[in-house]
Amino acid sequence: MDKESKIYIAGHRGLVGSALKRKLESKDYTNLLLRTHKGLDLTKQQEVNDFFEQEKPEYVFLAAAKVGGILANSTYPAQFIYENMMIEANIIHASYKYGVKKLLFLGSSCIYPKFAPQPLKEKYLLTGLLEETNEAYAVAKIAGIRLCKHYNQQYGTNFISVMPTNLYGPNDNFDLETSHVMPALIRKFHEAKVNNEPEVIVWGTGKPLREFMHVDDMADACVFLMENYDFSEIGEFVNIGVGEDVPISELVKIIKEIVGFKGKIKYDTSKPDGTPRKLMDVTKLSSLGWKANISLRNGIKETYEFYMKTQRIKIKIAI
Ligand code: GFB
Repeated sequence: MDKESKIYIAGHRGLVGSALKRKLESKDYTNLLLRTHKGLDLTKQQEVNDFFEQEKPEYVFLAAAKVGGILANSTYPAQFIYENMMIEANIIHASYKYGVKKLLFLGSSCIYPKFAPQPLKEKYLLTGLLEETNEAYAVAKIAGIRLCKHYNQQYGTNFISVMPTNLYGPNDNFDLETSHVMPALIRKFHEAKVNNEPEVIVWGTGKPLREFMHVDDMADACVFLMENYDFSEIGEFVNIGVGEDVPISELVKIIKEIVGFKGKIKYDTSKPDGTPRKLMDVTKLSSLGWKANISLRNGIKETYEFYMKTQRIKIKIAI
Protein backbone atom coordinates (compact mmCIF):
# COMPACT_ATOMS: atom_id res chain seq x y z
CA MET A 1 0.00 0.00 0.00
CA ASP A 2 1.26 3.49 -0.85
CA LYS A 3 0.43 6.46 1.34
CA GLU A 4 -1.82 7.80 -1.48
CA SER A 5 -3.56 4.47 -2.22
CA LYS A 6 -7.34 4.57 -2.13
CA ILE A 7 -8.25 2.53 0.94
CA TYR A 8 -11.85 1.67 1.79
CA ILE A 9 -12.62 0.89 5.45
CA ALA A 10 -16.00 -0.84 5.55
CA GLY A 11 -17.44 -0.20 9.01
CA HIS A 12 -15.27 2.78 9.97
CA ARG A 13 -17.52 3.83 12.83
CA GLY A 14 -17.39 0.51 14.65
CA LEU A 15 -14.92 -0.70 17.28
CA VAL A 16 -12.45 -2.18 14.78
CA GLY A 17 -13.10 0.14 11.83
CA SER A 18 -12.56 3.28 13.90
CA ALA A 19 -9.30 1.85 15.25
CA LEU A 20 -8.17 1.05 11.69
CA LYS A 21 -8.96 4.63 10.68
CA ARG A 22 -6.90 6.00 13.60
CA LYS A 23 -4.00 3.69 12.77
CA LEU A 24 -3.96 4.45 9.03
CA GLU A 25 -4.20 8.20 9.66
CA SER A 26 -1.38 8.03 12.18
CA LYS A 27 0.75 6.34 9.51
CA ASP A 28 -0.06 9.13 7.04
CA TYR A 29 -2.33 7.23 4.68
CA THR A 30 -4.10 10.16 3.07
CA ASN A 31 -6.75 8.67 0.80
CA LEU A 32 -9.25 6.87 3.02
CA LEU A 33 -12.64 6.07 1.57
CA LEU A 34 -15.45 6.06 4.16
CA ARG A 35 -19.23 5.67 3.99
CA THR A 36 -21.85 5.51 6.71
CA HIS A 37 -24.77 3.11 6.67
CA LYS A 38 -27.00 5.98 5.56
CA GLY A 39 -24.99 6.56 2.39
CA LEU A 40 -24.34 2.90 1.58
CA ASP A 41 -26.28 -0.17 2.76
CA LEU A 42 -23.74 -3.00 2.54
CA THR A 43 -26.45 -5.67 2.58
CA LYS A 44 -27.70 -4.35 -0.81
CA GLN A 45 -25.72 -5.79 -3.71
CA GLN A 46 -26.62 -3.09 -6.21
CA GLU A 47 -25.57 -0.30 -3.85
CA VAL A 48 -22.24 -2.01 -3.14
CA ASN A 49 -21.56 -2.59 -6.85
CA ASP A 50 -22.40 1.02 -7.74
CA PHE A 51 -20.08 2.25 -4.97
CA PHE A 52 -17.16 0.07 -6.11
CA GLU A 53 -17.71 0.95 -9.77
CA GLN A 54 -17.70 4.65 -8.99
CA GLU A 55 -14.92 4.78 -6.37
CA LYS A 56 -12.62 1.91 -7.48
CA PRO A 57 -10.91 1.35 -4.11
CA GLU A 58 -7.45 -0.23 -4.35
CA TYR A 59 -7.41 -1.75 -0.85
CA VAL A 60 -10.30 -2.87 1.35
CA PHE A 61 -10.52 -3.51 5.10
CA LEU A 62 -13.74 -5.48 5.61
CA ALA A 63 -14.55 -4.52 9.22
CA ALA A 64 -18.29 -4.01 8.72
CA ALA A 65 -20.39 -6.64 10.49
CA LYS A 66 -23.36 -7.17 12.71
CA VAL A 67 -21.75 -7.95 16.06
CA GLY A 68 -22.77 -8.37 19.67
CA GLY A 69 -22.23 -10.24 22.90
CA ILE A 70 -23.45 -13.63 23.96
CA LEU A 71 -27.09 -12.59 24.50
CA ALA A 72 -27.44 -10.63 21.25
CA ASN A 73 -25.91 -13.53 19.31
CA SER A 74 -28.30 -16.08 20.78
CA THR A 75 -31.40 -13.82 20.62
CA TYR A 76 -31.06 -12.60 17.02
CA PRO A 77 -29.39 -15.51 15.12
CA ALA A 78 -31.31 -14.88 11.90
CA GLN A 79 -30.10 -11.27 11.70
CA PHE A 80 -26.53 -12.27 12.58
CA ILE A 81 -26.29 -14.91 9.85
CA TYR A 82 -28.21 -12.98 7.17
CA GLU A 83 -26.64 -9.54 7.55
CA ASN A 84 -23.10 -10.84 7.88
CA MET A 85 -23.37 -13.17 4.91
CA MET A 86 -24.85 -10.44 2.72
CA ILE A 87 -22.18 -7.88 3.69
CA GLU A 88 -19.32 -10.35 3.09
CA ALA A 89 -20.65 -11.70 -0.19
CA ASN A 90 -21.37 -8.23 -1.58
CA ILE A 91 -18.01 -6.68 -0.65
CA ILE A 92 -15.85 -9.68 -1.52
CA HIS A 93 -17.55 -10.17 -4.89
CA ALA A 94 -17.39 -6.45 -5.75
CA SER A 95 -13.71 -6.41 -4.74
CA TYR A 96 -13.06 -9.19 -7.26
CA LYS A 97 -15.25 -7.59 -9.94
CA TYR A 98 -13.68 -4.13 -9.67
CA GLY A 99 -10.06 -5.23 -9.33
CA VAL A 100 -9.24 -4.50 -5.67
CA LYS A 101 -5.50 -5.18 -5.20
CA LYS A 102 -5.85 -6.60 -1.71
CA LEU A 103 -8.61 -7.14 0.84
CA LEU A 104 -8.47 -7.98 4.54
CA PHE A 105 -11.45 -9.82 6.00
CA LEU A 106 -12.09 -9.86 9.75
CA GLY A 107 -13.41 -13.08 11.24
CA SER A 108 -13.70 -14.10 14.89
CA SER A 109 -12.36 -16.71 17.32
CA CYS A 110 -15.87 -18.22 17.52
CA ILE A 111 -15.28 -19.92 14.15
CA TYR A 112 -13.48 -22.71 16.05
CA PRO A 113 -15.26 -25.82 17.39
CA LYS A 114 -16.61 -25.47 20.94
CA PHE A 115 -14.37 -28.23 22.31
CA ALA A 116 -11.30 -27.75 20.12
CA PRO A 117 -7.92 -28.32 21.84
CA GLN A 118 -6.41 -25.17 23.35
CA PRO A 119 -4.70 -23.00 22.28
CA LEU A 120 -6.65 -22.80 19.03
CA LYS A 121 -4.51 -23.46 15.97
CA GLU A 122 -5.61 -22.26 12.54
CA LYS A 123 -5.81 -25.88 11.35
CA TYR A 124 -8.71 -26.63 13.79
CA LEU A 125 -11.21 -24.81 11.56
CA LEU A 126 -14.16 -27.10 10.68
CA THR A 127 -12.99 -30.02 12.81
CA GLY A 128 -16.01 -30.11 15.17
CA LEU A 129 -19.34 -28.64 16.24
CA LEU A 130 -19.68 -24.94 17.03
CA GLU A 131 -20.76 -23.24 20.28
CA GLU A 132 -24.58 -22.90 20.15
CA THR A 133 -24.84 -19.32 21.48
CA ASN A 134 -23.03 -17.90 18.45
CA GLU A 135 -23.38 -20.57 15.78
CA ALA A 136 -25.16 -18.24 13.34
CA TYR A 137 -22.45 -15.59 13.54
CA ALA A 138 -19.70 -18.22 13.34
CA VAL A 139 -21.18 -19.85 10.22
CA ALA A 140 -21.32 -16.43 8.51
CA LYS A 141 -17.69 -15.74 9.44
CA ILE A 142 -16.60 -19.18 8.19
CA ALA A 143 -18.38 -18.39 4.91
CA GLY A 144 -16.36 -15.16 4.71
CA ILE A 145 -13.06 -17.00 5.17
CA ARG A 146 -13.97 -19.51 2.50
CA LEU A 147 -15.21 -16.83 0.11
CA CYS A 148 -11.77 -15.21 0.29
CA LYS A 149 -9.97 -18.52 -0.10
CA HIS A 150 -12.02 -19.71 -3.07
CA TYR A 151 -11.91 -16.35 -4.87
CA ASN A 152 -8.13 -16.45 -4.47
CA GLN A 153 -8.04 -20.01 -5.83
CA GLN A 154 -10.35 -19.46 -8.78
CA TYR A 155 -9.74 -15.83 -9.68
CA GLY A 156 -6.20 -15.19 -8.41
CA THR A 157 -7.29 -12.41 -6.04
CA ASN A 158 -5.28 -11.40 -2.96
CA PHE A 159 -7.82 -11.57 -0.14
CA ILE A 160 -6.44 -12.30 3.33
CA SER A 161 -8.35 -13.15 6.51
CA VAL A 162 -7.61 -12.61 10.19
CA MET A 163 -9.28 -14.15 13.24
CA PRO A 164 -9.19 -11.80 16.20
CA THR A 165 -9.76 -12.87 19.77
CA ASN A 166 -12.29 -10.94 21.96
CA LEU A 167 -11.67 -7.25 21.32
CA TYR A 168 -12.38 -4.18 23.43
CA GLY A 169 -11.53 -0.47 23.49
CA PRO A 170 -12.85 2.97 22.53
CA ASN A 171 -16.07 3.11 20.47
CA ASP A 172 -17.25 -0.23 21.83
CA ASN A 173 -20.96 -0.85 22.37
CA PHE A 174 -21.82 -0.20 26.04
CA ASP A 175 -25.46 -1.31 25.82
CA LEU A 176 -26.12 -3.73 28.68
CA GLU A 177 -28.19 -6.21 26.66
CA THR A 178 -26.28 -6.40 23.39
CA SER A 179 -22.65 -5.67 24.34
CA HIS A 180 -19.71 -7.95 25.04
CA VAL A 181 -18.59 -8.65 28.59
CA MET A 182 -15.87 -5.97 28.87
CA PRO A 183 -17.97 -2.86 28.07
CA ALA A 184 -20.92 -4.33 29.99
CA LEU A 185 -18.85 -4.75 33.16
CA ILE A 186 -17.21 -1.32 32.87
CA ARG A 187 -20.65 0.28 32.69
CA LYS A 188 -22.22 -1.92 35.41
CA PHE A 189 -19.43 -1.20 37.90
CA HIS A 190 -19.36 2.51 37.08
CA GLU A 191 -23.13 2.93 37.48
CA ALA A 192 -23.15 0.86 40.69
CA LYS A 193 -20.37 3.05 42.12
CA VAL A 194 -22.06 6.32 41.16
CA ASN A 195 -25.47 5.18 42.48
CA ASN A 196 -24.06 3.57 45.66
CA GLU A 197 -25.59 0.22 44.78
CA PRO A 198 -24.72 -2.74 47.05
CA GLU A 199 -23.95 -5.29 44.31
CA VAL A 200 -23.21 -5.86 40.64
CA ILE A 201 -24.77 -8.75 38.73
CA VAL A 202 -22.37 -10.72 36.50
CA TRP A 203 -23.77 -13.19 33.95
CA GLY A 204 -22.95 -16.90 34.07
CA THR A 205 -20.66 -18.69 36.53
CA GLY A 206 -17.53 -16.56 36.04
CA LYS A 207 -15.63 -19.72 35.10
CA PRO A 208 -15.26 -19.36 31.29
CA LEU A 209 -11.86 -18.22 30.13
CA ARG A 210 -11.51 -15.40 27.62
CA GLU A 211 -8.57 -13.73 25.91
CA PHE A 212 -8.91 -9.95 25.54
CA MET A 213 -7.08 -7.72 23.10
CA HIS A 214 -7.15 -3.94 22.86
CA VAL A 215 -8.52 -2.88 19.49
CA ASP A 216 -5.53 -0.60 18.81
CA ASP A 217 -3.29 -3.68 18.90
CA MET A 218 -5.71 -5.38 16.53
CA ALA A 219 -5.61 -2.46 14.09
CA ASP A 220 -1.83 -2.42 14.25
CA ALA A 221 -1.70 -6.14 13.39
CA CYS A 222 -4.14 -5.70 10.48
CA VAL A 223 -2.19 -2.82 8.94
CA PHE A 224 1.07 -4.75 9.47
CA LEU A 225 -0.35 -7.73 7.54
CA MET A 226 -1.81 -5.56 4.78
CA GLU A 227 1.54 -3.83 4.34
CA ASN A 228 3.73 -6.90 4.44
CA TYR A 229 2.02 -10.20 3.59
CA ASP A 230 -0.02 -11.63 0.74
CA PHE A 231 -2.41 -14.58 0.64
CA SER A 232 0.27 -16.71 -0.99
CA GLU A 233 2.49 -16.17 2.07
CA ILE A 234 0.06 -16.48 4.97
CA GLY A 235 -2.42 -19.01 3.62
CA GLU A 236 -6.10 -19.15 4.50
CA PHE A 237 -6.01 -16.99 7.65
CA VAL A 238 -4.02 -15.89 10.70
CA ASN A 239 -5.11 -15.77 14.36
CA ILE A 240 -4.66 -12.43 16.12
CA GLY A 241 -4.43 -12.54 19.89
CA VAL A 242 -2.29 -11.81 22.90
CA GLY A 243 -1.55 -15.45 23.77
CA GLU A 244 -3.04 -15.52 27.29
CA ASP A 245 -6.49 -15.58 28.81
CA VAL A 246 -8.24 -14.94 32.16
CA PRO A 247 -11.33 -16.39 33.83
CA ILE A 248 -14.31 -13.99 33.70
CA SER A 249 -14.16 -13.91 37.53
CA GLU A 250 -10.63 -12.47 37.30
CA LEU A 251 -11.70 -9.87 34.72
CA VAL A 252 -14.51 -8.91 37.11
CA LYS A 253 -11.98 -8.32 39.93
CA ILE A 254 -9.72 -6.19 37.72
CA ILE A 255 -12.56 -3.98 36.44
CA LYS A 256 -14.04 -3.66 39.94
CA GLU A 257 -10.67 -2.44 41.22
CA ILE A 258 -10.02 -0.02 38.33
CA VAL A 259 -13.49 1.51 38.60
CA GLY A 260 -13.25 1.62 42.40
CA PHE A 261 -16.50 -0.18 43.27
CA LYS A 262 -16.59 -1.37 46.89
CA GLY A 263 -19.76 -3.51 46.93
CA LYS A 264 -20.44 -7.19 46.27
CA ILE A 265 -20.53 -9.32 43.13
CA LYS A 266 -23.39 -11.70 42.38
CA TYR A 267 -23.31 -14.29 39.60
CA ASP A 268 -26.56 -14.83 37.66
CA THR A 269 -26.25 -18.44 36.51
CA SER A 270 -29.51 -18.27 34.58
CA LYS A 271 -27.46 -16.44 31.91
CA PRO A 272 -25.27 -18.52 29.53
CA ASP A 273 -21.53 -19.07 29.97
CA GLY A 274 -20.91 -19.72 26.29
CA THR A 275 -17.84 -21.58 25.16
CA PRO A 276 -15.62 -22.68 28.10
CA ARG A 277 -12.40 -21.37 26.57
CA LYS A 278 -11.08 -19.89 23.32
CA LEU A 279 -7.43 -19.05 23.60
CA MET A 280 -5.74 -18.27 20.30
CA ASP A 281 -2.51 -19.93 19.24
CA VAL A 282 -0.51 -16.97 17.95
CA THR A 283 2.57 -18.90 16.80
CA LYS A 284 1.91 -18.08 13.14
CA LEU A 285 1.45 -14.37 13.80
CA SER A 286 4.61 -14.24 15.96
CA SER A 287 6.61 -15.95 13.23
CA LEU A 288 5.48 -13.20 10.83
CA GLY A 289 7.04 -10.66 13.21
CA TRP A 290 4.14 -9.11 15.16
CA LYS A 291 3.13 -9.16 18.81
CA ALA A 292 0.63 -7.31 21.01
CA ASN A 293 1.72 -4.32 23.07
CA ILE A 294 -1.10 -3.12 25.31
CA SER A 295 -1.49 -4.81 28.71
CA LEU A 296 -4.96 -5.80 29.92
CA ARG A 297 -4.87 -3.38 32.87
CA ASN A 298 -3.72 -0.41 30.80
CA GLY A 299 -6.25 -1.23 28.10
CA ILE A 300 -9.10 -1.40 30.61
CA LYS A 301 -8.03 1.88 32.25
CA GLU A 302 -8.02 3.61 28.87
CA THR A 303 -11.41 2.15 27.92
CA TYR A 304 -12.90 3.23 31.26
CA GLU A 305 -11.61 6.77 30.62
CA PHE A 306 -13.21 6.70 27.17
CA TYR A 307 -16.50 5.54 28.70
CA MET A 308 -16.48 8.32 31.30
CA LYS A 309 -15.65 10.93 28.67
CA THR A 310 -18.60 9.88 26.48
CA GLN A 311 -20.84 9.89 29.58
CA ARG A 312 -19.81 13.47 30.34
CA ILE A 313 -20.56 14.49 26.74
CA LYS A 314 -24.01 12.84 26.97
CA ILE A 315 -24.77 14.69 30.23
CA LYS A 316 -23.67 18.01 28.69
CA ILE A 317 -25.90 17.45 25.63
CA ALA A 318 -28.85 16.56 27.90
CA ILE A 319 -28.36 19.78 29.90
O1 GFB B 1 -18.29 -11.15 25.73
P1 GFB B 1 -19.41 -12.11 25.71
O2 GFB B 1 -20.78 -11.54 25.57
O3 GFB B 1 -19.25 -13.12 24.53
O4 GFB B 1 -19.38 -12.96 27.06
P2 GFB B 1 -18.49 -14.51 24.21
C1 GFB B 1 -18.22 -13.54 27.57
C2 GFB B 1 -18.49 -14.19 28.92
O5 GFB B 1 -18.75 -13.15 29.88
C3 GFB B 1 -19.69 -15.13 28.97
C4 GFB B 1 -19.90 -13.47 30.64
O6 GFB B 1 -19.38 -16.23 29.77
C5 GFB B 1 -20.76 -14.28 29.64
O7 GFB B 1 -21.74 -15.02 30.33
N1 GFB B 1 -20.52 -12.25 31.16
C6 GFB B 1 -20.58 -11.90 32.49
C7 GFB B 1 -21.13 -11.27 30.47
N2 GFB B 1 -21.26 -10.77 32.65
C8 GFB B 1 -21.60 -10.34 31.42
C9 GFB B 1 -22.31 -9.19 30.96
O8 GFB B 1 -22.78 -8.34 31.72
N3 GFB B 1 -22.45 -9.06 29.60
C10 GFB B 1 -21.95 -9.99 28.71
N4 GFB B 1 -22.11 -9.80 27.41
N5 GFB B 1 -21.30 -11.10 29.15
C11 GFB B 1 -19.02 -13.66 21.82
C12 GFB B 1 -19.77 -14.23 20.67
O9 GFB B 1 -18.93 -14.71 22.72
O10 GFB B 1 -17.71 -13.27 21.53
C13 GFB B 1 -19.53 -13.53 19.41
O11 GFB B 1 -21.14 -14.30 21.00
C14 GFB B 1 -18.09 -13.12 19.21
O12 GFB B 1 -19.93 -14.36 18.37
C15 GFB B 1 -17.51 -12.49 20.43
O13 GFB B 1 -17.30 -14.22 18.83
C16 GFB B 1 -16.05 -12.11 20.29
O14 GFB B 1 -17.02 -14.38 24.32
O15 GFB B 1 -19.10 -15.65 24.95
